[in-house]
Amino acid sequence: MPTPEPPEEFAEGTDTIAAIASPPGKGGISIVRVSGPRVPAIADGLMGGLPTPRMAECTAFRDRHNTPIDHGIVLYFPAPQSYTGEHVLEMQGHGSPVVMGLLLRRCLELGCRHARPGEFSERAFLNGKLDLVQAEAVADLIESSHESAARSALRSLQGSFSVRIHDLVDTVCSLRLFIEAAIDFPEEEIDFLEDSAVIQRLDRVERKFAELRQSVQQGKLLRDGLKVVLTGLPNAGKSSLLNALSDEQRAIVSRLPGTTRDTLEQTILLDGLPVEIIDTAGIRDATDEIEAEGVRRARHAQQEADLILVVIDDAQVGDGPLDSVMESPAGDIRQVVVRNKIDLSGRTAAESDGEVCISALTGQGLPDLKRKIQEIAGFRGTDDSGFMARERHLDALDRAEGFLKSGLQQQRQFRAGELLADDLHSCQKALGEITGEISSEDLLGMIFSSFCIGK
Ligand SMILES: Nc1nc2c(ncn2[C@@H]2O[C@H](COP(=O)(O)OP(=O)(O)OP(=O)(O)O)[C@@H](O)[C@H]2O)c(=O)[nH]1
Ligand SMILES: [Mg+2]
Repeated sequence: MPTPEPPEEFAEGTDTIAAIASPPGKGGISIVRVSGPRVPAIADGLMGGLPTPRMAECTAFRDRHNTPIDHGIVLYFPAPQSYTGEHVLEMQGHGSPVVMGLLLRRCLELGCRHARPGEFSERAFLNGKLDLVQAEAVADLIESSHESAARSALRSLQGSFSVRIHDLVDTVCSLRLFIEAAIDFPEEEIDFLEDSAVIQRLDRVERKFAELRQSVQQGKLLRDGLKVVLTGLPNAGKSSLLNALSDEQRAIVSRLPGTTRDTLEQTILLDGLPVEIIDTAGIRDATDEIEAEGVRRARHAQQEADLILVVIDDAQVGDGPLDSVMESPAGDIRQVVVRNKIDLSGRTAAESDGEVCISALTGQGLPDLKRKIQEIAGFRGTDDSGFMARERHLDALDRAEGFLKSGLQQQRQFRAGELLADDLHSCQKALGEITGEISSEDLLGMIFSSFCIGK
């Protein structure tokens, strides 16, 4: 079906957008959502007038010949009390892709434009209904793959994270104002950093940075999880370990060395921490072309890992040297030796010297291994106050703290109060990027384009 051009009078920014907000496919009901100044005209064209605000009304949705397309429920939220802050119309019809297509097409005929992914939320952000952290939380809530992620995303959406940022910004601001006031009386020649009022304020800022960083790191772990790659010689028991950890016969296990070739991924949850376990081909000088490709992929997977578990056959290696089984990974990726098959070697399932002893066959030592993974990730378990966070937030927090530190250094070295005040200002701005008080078009584009259509 050709998409009708919207009437020219609606300029970019004030145009009215429409989209099917429910997932594609058939279902009990599906929803078309419309937002923008043209909502009254759209309602007029579809159902002969605007429904009562915020009251569910049963009505027929009509096409241009006044023939019903569907019967359903309509909801009207006048601006500014709506998700986007604009007039919003939501039409719930029967969950047929054909009916929804006709309904959407009718909205476009009446002067709407097809919404881009995330455009409703972007408008909500631009109209001050949500800050950027909350808008991101909407996407994270929709994308959440487990309960603790969903709960944390909801807490971010409800503002738990934003409140902490505002609190830190206020603390930095109060320190800056104090210093700026002191600069105005230069004859007093104060060294701010020896002034007890400044020291107190500074302590508070530093403490709050540390606390927030920890919470953000936990939030990011909940969202992004940890990538753990299993490596080792053929037959060490990597695939058996993948199966044991995921409680599923995911990978083929056999007594023949060189069984696994393709990398296999499986995500498991360790008390709410999502861990992607990647099983790879055993490392050896493979003569077989396919196995050699497997080894190449295994090495590539290692480079992408957050943690590498080097699985060794304890019954074979025993207390012998590990040189032949350990490869030095790219960069500084953490490696942990996992001694497998302790049911054969007779070693007890305890962690020693940073190594974990397990049996993938009997399950001995697996709880130790899970704990070790959580410990390395720095995961502190989920609680009722955690919120969802992203790499972007951690970056901005790092930059903000960098400004604070450089300001302090300038002050210590040159007693340069103005520079310290400037750096505190930059620190505040970096924090403002998290909630979106300071934002660029590129950043917004990047964030909202990853949303689904209709949200
Ligand atoms: N007794 C005992 N046998 C094990 C254990 N773990 C694995 N095995 C056996 O060791 C053999 C190899 O196991 P796999 O899991 O296929 O080993 P892998 O490291 O994936 O091997 P490749 O894919 O060939 O690199 C199989 O016969 C497993 O049953 C264990 O903890 N105890
Ligand atoms: Mg294998």
